[in-house]
Amino acid sequence: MTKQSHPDANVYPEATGPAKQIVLAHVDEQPLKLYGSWFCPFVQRVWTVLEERGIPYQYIEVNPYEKPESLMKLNPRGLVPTLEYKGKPLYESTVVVGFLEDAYPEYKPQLLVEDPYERARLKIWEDFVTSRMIPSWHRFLSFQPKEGQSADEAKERLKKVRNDWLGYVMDFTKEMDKDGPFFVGAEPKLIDFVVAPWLIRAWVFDHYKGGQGIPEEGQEGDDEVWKRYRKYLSAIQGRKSIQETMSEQEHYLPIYQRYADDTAQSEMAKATREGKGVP
Ligand SMILES: N[C@@H](CCC(=O)N[C@@H](CS)C(=O)NCC(=O)O)C(=O)O
Repeated sequence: MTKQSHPDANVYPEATGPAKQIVLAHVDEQPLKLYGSWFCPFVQRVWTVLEERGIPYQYIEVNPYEKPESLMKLNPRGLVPTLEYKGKPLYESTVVVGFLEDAYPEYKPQLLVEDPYERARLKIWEDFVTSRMIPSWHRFLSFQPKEGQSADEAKERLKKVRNDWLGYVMDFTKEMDKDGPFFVGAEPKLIDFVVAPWLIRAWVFDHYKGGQGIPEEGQEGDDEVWKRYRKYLSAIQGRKSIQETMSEQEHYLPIYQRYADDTAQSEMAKATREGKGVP
């Protein structure tokens, strides 16, 4: 597929802001290569885990809408993140982060918990993020009034997609350790890096959809769950690996504008339109 043929290919070509420094620090050849795109939340899952654990890697920027040969050879789905490990390919962000735990046990901290029951329980919530939260995040962002619909009807439908999203955020938050600040306690684990990219991008709802609707401190509707959520979000936002894998906001805007207008043609956007899950 050529650059011109994909309507989303016109993304800013490289990381900017803090993420640019991380990219520059990872240009040297390494046996572990991350084929990534600076704007991609699925990439950020893997990127933050690599950074948290100090695993040596080479970062290779690709435009997943141009699908360069180098990417397609490794991953026939043509999606980022794609990993090359000692010449062999691996992809799917949740698989990749699990693999990094197994393949690099000497790099600390490990981000999976020891206890088998707790480990399995966290898998349920990782799956919840991917199978429910992310599709709902996209349904909310891509919401459009239907043709011929009254303003009131459109408002009601928007309220519904917003409440669906908030319901998932609440369900997720209720599973957290009481004190945290992270999901299972004082230190972040894999689950936190699996969900973080979408939570820190929730500014898109304020920017494009009239607000996310999470009450602020002391506002109507504020309760223990939302207090816990705000504490969680602030802990996540404060994490160095999260901050350092973000680019300047102005370059995300044209990308999210296309989702907000429901004109994006990425696999995720198409899946959302067809009522399917994450590609
Ligand atoms: N299930 C994949 C999803 C990855 C994904 O959708 N990545 C997007 C960029 S954020 C992509 O490569 N899109 C290319 C396309 O839609 O053609 C994962 O978890 O790694």
